[in-house]
Amino acid sequence: MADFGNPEIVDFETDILIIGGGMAACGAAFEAKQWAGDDVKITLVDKAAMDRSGAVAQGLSAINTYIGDNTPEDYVRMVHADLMGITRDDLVYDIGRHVDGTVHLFEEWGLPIWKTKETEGVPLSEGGKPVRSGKWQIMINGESYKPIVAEAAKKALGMDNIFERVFIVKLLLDDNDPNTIAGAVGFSVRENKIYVFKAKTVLCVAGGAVNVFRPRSTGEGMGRVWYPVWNAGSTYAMCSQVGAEMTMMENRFVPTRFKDGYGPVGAWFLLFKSKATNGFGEDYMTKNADMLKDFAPYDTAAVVPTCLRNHAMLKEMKEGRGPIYMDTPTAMTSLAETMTPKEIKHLEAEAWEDFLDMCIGQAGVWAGMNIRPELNKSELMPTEPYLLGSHSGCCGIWVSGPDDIGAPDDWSWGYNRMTTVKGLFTAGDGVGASGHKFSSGSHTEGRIAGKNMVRYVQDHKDFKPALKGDIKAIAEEIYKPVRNYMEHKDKTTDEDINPYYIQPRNFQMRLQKIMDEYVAGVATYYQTNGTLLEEGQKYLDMLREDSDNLRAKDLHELLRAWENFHRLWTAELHLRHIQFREETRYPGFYYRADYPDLDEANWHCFVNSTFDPDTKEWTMHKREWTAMVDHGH
Ligand code: SFD
Ligand code: AMP
Repeated sequence: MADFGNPEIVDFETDILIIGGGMAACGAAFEAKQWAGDDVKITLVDKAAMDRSGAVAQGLSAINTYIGDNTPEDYVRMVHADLMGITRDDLVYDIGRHVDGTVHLFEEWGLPIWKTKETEGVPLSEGGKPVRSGKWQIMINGESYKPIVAEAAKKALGMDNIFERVFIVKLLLDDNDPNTIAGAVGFSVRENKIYVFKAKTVLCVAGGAVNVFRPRSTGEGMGRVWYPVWNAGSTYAMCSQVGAEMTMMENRFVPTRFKDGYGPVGAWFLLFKSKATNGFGEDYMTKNADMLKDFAPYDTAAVVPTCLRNHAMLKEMKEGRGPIYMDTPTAMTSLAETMTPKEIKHLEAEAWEDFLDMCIGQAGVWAGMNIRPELNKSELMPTEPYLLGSHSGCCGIWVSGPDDIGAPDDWSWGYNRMTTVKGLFTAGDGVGASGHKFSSGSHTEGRIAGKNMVRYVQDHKDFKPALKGDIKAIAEEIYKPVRNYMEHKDKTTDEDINPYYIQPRNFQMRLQKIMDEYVAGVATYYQTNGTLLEEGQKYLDMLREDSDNLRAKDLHELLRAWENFHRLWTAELHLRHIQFREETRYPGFYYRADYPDLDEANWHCFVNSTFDPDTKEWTMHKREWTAMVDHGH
């Protein structure tokens, strides 16, 4: 009989294994099912419950990628400029040409999308015109966005093929074919069970990484961050550990957010036409426009890149001209000038709904602090760094792109969205060197991967995955934190104060402190240098040694322990890449104080890394960047 110290090992065989239940996973499940015959078995595993898992858990109030009357080429140009010139045009174009079809599906499945007065009630697919907040963004009533998208995926696969509340710990390679994926292993966070999945092909789409850096929130508020706390870098850690080539792991996203509640700013800047100012009412973007010239040609992009907007704001903060304000009253007053009282009430409701739809905590902060957006300004703050590849960030895994748009050979080696490990695919936050996919683009990318995985299975009908490694030993490794707890818990009078083990919570704080102080977190205004990075690596090495002593007193802590193993690996990837890129490519996201300039001559290239699972050695190298549309420079 299984108990806490003695988990049952459950073996499961499938053709396609999807790890994650977020936007990309739901897209992959839905699309793969369209192409797979009944003889192709598709299985999905999510650490949480799909209805409310991942970044879209709370809902969203906008879909940030809808092409509409724009062109995919224009989208490629926007993404390129926002990410300071180093993105894969092939991957971005591929999303641009398919994303609207995905949004049309969302609408068909029941997602309410705002329409212009003239086309009220007309679906987008039949000529309805969306209410645009910006050139790329459209407004939705999206509190139930995730349950709607999850429902379609669940219906496609059937609940018998879905494992919820199972945390995947490791990918497993094949014992016979080198560099080929064969499965994955994880554990239930509700039952004493370890799951061993054998699969012909695996999609690793477990989102980005949060809580790698010390968050600004403290004490009771700890855990309040912007990106979803559940995404702990599993995608990056697991893929890198089996040898997948990573790309642009130096990149990060530092969103400017409403202070303390982490409410997004996009709708305020774009829909409500609000301005942000320093503490003295000055528009710092206009005031500091000249300093952005140091980062030409990107300073003159149609939309000033997100990191450069931060750069201008940080100057004000560093020189003591804070706080930074979002001037909501002026924006609402000017919008109200041409409105009836009823329309004004509606506008005020929309201001609240923007947060109630996707970041309820921010509405809580407003209510708790007596803030009425039509009367009071709100403070803005740059957050702690996050690692992701689908919002205004581009770290992730190097993947094969589409083969029909003339990309260089080393960008396309077979199946679209397959990593450098055979049969291992990724999408959404997992795919690096692109970005600005958002919810719709991540789902789209999942669909692209799902379709190609079916093709992969059909092309490899005779492949019989054989798991490399001793499963019993791997199961022991997974439960090691439990063993640590069992063995030592009675050695002190308080099980939380014990020199023999480390609680995941304390381990996480130590990781966050190292990253914050040495790897350009908020403590140093996002600055680091070669020496700080060397020191940081030393402390990460020590932390890794100590990770052997992590404890888990219950399944929840076991989850926390394994999230931290993944965070630690992701942190190291980030550090190594920042160390390798000797320039400041993303001012406002991070600064190499020893290389403060943008160095187009030497560094307009991808930085890629590989960890060799056999030799345990890391290699770092540059990969050439090529334009596939005219970027005008
Ligand atoms: O306002 C494991 N995003 C926005 N997109 C938009 O289109 N509009 C917006 O309005 C957006 N905004 C926004 C956004 C995100 C967040 C957090 C906020 C606001 C507050 C971005 C999108 O949400 C994002 O791009 C996509 O969701 C990315 O998709 P994907 O599939 O790459 O990641 P996911 O959806 O987070 O899913 C991850 C899944 O993995 C699971 N998981 N499962 C098993 N084992 C493990 N080890 C696992 N680790 C994780 C998770 O449970 C989850 O199911 S705004 O800011 O711009
Ligand atoms: P956010 O709320 O910051 O996540 O942004 C939502 C969308 O609005 C994304 O597509 C951003 O790129 C865009 N956005 C946010 N702020 C601005 C701004 N000041 N100017 C232009 N686009 C913005």
